[in-house]
Amino acid sequence: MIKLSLGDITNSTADVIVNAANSALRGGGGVDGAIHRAAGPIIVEECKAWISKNKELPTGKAMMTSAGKLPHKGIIHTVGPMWEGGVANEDQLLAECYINALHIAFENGFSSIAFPNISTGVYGFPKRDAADVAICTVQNFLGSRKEQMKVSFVCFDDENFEIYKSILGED
Ligand code: AR6
Repeated sequence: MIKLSLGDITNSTADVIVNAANSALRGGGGVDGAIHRAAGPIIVEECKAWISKNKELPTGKAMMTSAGKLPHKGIIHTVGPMWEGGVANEDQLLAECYINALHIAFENGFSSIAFPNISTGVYGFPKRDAADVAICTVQNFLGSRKEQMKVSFVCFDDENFEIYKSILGED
């Protein structure tokens, strides 16, 4: 089941929220900054520990930390592709972000997950194309599983919200 909302993902009531992080898991602006501010310094420590073992989180991959001070059951960090004009496999890498995050959510027995519009801020992915990839990937993934999962797309800007609304056919 897919849901759409407009707002700050840290206020989502999903079991787990997804962060649009960078490969160094160093925190940053945008949704990454908002999640780190709300979750607190525990997340920074968890990310540092993970990086010291694994070096980096490659584009398209995902890992999970606790949710720190947030009420969620975890935060899944994934790294979206930087837009390079469409010649660097960006669509596939973006799809992998959604698939890998969904895998982690299913593996952990969560029943709901909230996604931001990965890569559509600082990383410059065209919003309409990113929404097509996100929705198509999630629909295909959910269609291939027996178990249910409630997936929320949480848009922060009106432009993304309108795009998602038009693709999902909501008024
Ligand atoms: N809740 C939900 N969505 C948000 C929020 C929020 N609180 N704040 C912003 N967005 P961006 P990226 C939306 O730039 O393009 C970071 O510095 C925003 O409107 O956060 O994947 C990382 O550390 C946009 O639609 O992520 C990386 O270095 C979407 O989140 C880099 O930015 C994604 O914008 C990742 O860039």
